[in-house]
Amino acid sequence: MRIDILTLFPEMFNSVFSESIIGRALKNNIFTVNCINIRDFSEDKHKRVDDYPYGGGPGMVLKPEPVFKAIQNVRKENSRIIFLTPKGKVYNQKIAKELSKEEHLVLLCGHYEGIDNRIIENYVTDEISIGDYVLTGGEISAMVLIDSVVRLLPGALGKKESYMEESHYNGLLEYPQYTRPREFNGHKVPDVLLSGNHKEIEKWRIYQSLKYTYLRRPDLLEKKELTKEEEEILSKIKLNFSNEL
Ligand code: 4G0
Repeated sequence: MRIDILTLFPEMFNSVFSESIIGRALKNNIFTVNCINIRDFSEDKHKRVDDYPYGGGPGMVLKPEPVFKAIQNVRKENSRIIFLTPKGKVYNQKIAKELSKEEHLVLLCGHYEGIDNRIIENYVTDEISIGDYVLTGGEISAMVLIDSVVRLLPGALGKKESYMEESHYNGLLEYPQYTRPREFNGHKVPDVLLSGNHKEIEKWRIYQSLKYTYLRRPDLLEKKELTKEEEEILSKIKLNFSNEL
């Protein structure tokens, strides 16, 4: 996969690509990345990239010409050109998985009150939001997208970091994890995890996953097809915890 980032603040991405698992994936040629400063494509001698909004109102708007030229400079036949914006389709793991199969992603990071809409209408293929809040720029959203997509690329994660993708826990919140010591500040690890009884451990984990999903993300349970065993466990959870909703 190739990723091109169009931004006014290319330096913001340095730490992402030098540190961390994403940095290692880059070193291992799992993907390639290129940060392009939109200001390099400004036409005027003052290198201006923003201007006042037609129709008036507060804030500034990113001018179309430098953004268009930056896109033209990187786009290929099959590029996904993604604008990070609070107005976009809300991002999730399903979209991350879909994007991880693409050959070329172009991430367009806006600032000010946005970008001239003619760019969005005519050259952007996807508008994505990482959640219902406003940031000062699209860069952090782009980093979230990159991190979540790159870790899905073949070879990006080591064995120890490998994820539970598409396991039977898919669609539920994860069960709690514990490691040594058995007792920490007087707090014990649940006995069942030390029992060596794999059947009981599995049941406990399903119970925990269902309990947290029921209490915190009941919307996920609506969507999911539960097995007969899971339905049985869930009805017990509902009896015990409906008062905590
Ligand atoms: C475009 C994305 C870009 C329009 C970008 C702001 C949050 C997200 C930006 C605006 C962003 C997100 C109209 C404020 C840059 N903030 N939720 N800020 N407006 O993914």
